[in-house]
Amino acid sequence: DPYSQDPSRHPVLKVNSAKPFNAEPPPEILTERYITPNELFFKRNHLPVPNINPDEYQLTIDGPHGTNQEAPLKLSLNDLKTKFPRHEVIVTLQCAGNRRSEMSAVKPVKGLDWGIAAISNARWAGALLRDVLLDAGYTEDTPKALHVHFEGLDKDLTGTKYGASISFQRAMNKQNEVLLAYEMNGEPIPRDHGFPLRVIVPGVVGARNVKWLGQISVSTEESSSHWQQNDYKGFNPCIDWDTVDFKSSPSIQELPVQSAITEPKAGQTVTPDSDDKVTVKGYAWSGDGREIVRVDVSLDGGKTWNVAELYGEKQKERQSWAWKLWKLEASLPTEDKEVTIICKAVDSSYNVQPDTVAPIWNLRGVLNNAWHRVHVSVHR
Ligand code: MTE
Ligand code: MO
Repeated sequence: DPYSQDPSRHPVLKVNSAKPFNAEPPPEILTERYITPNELFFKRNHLPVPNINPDEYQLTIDGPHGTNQEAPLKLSLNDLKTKFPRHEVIVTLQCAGNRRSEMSAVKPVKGLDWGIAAISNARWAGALLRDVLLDAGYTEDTPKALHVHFEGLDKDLTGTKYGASISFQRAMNKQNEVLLAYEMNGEPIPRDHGFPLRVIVPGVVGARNVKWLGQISVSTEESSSHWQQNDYKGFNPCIDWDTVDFKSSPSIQELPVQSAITEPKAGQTVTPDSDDKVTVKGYAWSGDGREIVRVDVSLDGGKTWNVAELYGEKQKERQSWAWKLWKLEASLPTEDKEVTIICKAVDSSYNVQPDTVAPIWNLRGVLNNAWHRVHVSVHR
């Protein structure tokens, strides 16, 4: 069993697949705190978790071709911690498949049946990828440097490793804060999350945040990995598995604006308090550092709207990598016994969420950011 060395996990996680391990926390736990505790952070593994000895660990960075620094640079974990300034940043990671189960409800899709909690927020620390690339001999002007490839140390039975890439420009621009992280919430990165080193690409889909990082290289082309080329792409709803041409769509990088209701839960019976009010809670986040500027909540299926209160650390303009939690105390419609609560967020570019899933349905079940609806029964 290639999974026999996998770490133990918190029993409260909802397991979507045991081998490889994929699990999400109960949504209401997610919005109890701004920072998600490591053991409750969603886990998305494609392969067995590698067992890496940190004392023997080495990161390989291929040098720029045709220069006197062409030989690969090898860095130990200690090199990464001591040769480069330590940089800290709070970043929300979201899987492209978050909320896939709502998409499957419209029409079945291929993929793990994620609820609304394939998203979590942590404080990461490590070396800036930019600093490491500069040390390896790259500059902004390195010819033919268009994409940075990351290869994981996790592999399947044929020896194929997990891999992904981001643009060279994203990696080199200081403002993007792309990190080679060795710490998660003040601890060494847990095994499930990439021990001893992973890439954190703020504002970019989970899939490019390669865990158990073994090798970095730079190329004119994107990564040739399955997960860059033939997965994690969006398509028109008319495209099915017989007609799909993965070459026709770009790889997902920045994610669109997102929000969801974590409390109350779907199907729950809600009892209003003495003021006849209920508390609605949730999260909101957008890709590429766009800040969440507003969350709208309806308690009557979208007829009338309220503005929720936002919580979270103040982040810099265009560097709002972390989510906002939100809360609303509002009155339920007085007569109704069945109520639909809806949320939708607005980001700093005034991007909004689509109102339904069907027009954004795609065969892989990715990028679901439709208004989130929760149906509850009211008990007075
Ligand atoms: N990196 C490696 N090496 N192997 C993987 O399976 N999964 C990716 C990404 N990095 C993966 C990986 C996907 S699809 C996501 S959503 C995130 O890791 C999940 O990160 P987490 O498990 O720390 O939440
Ligand atoms: Mo993912």
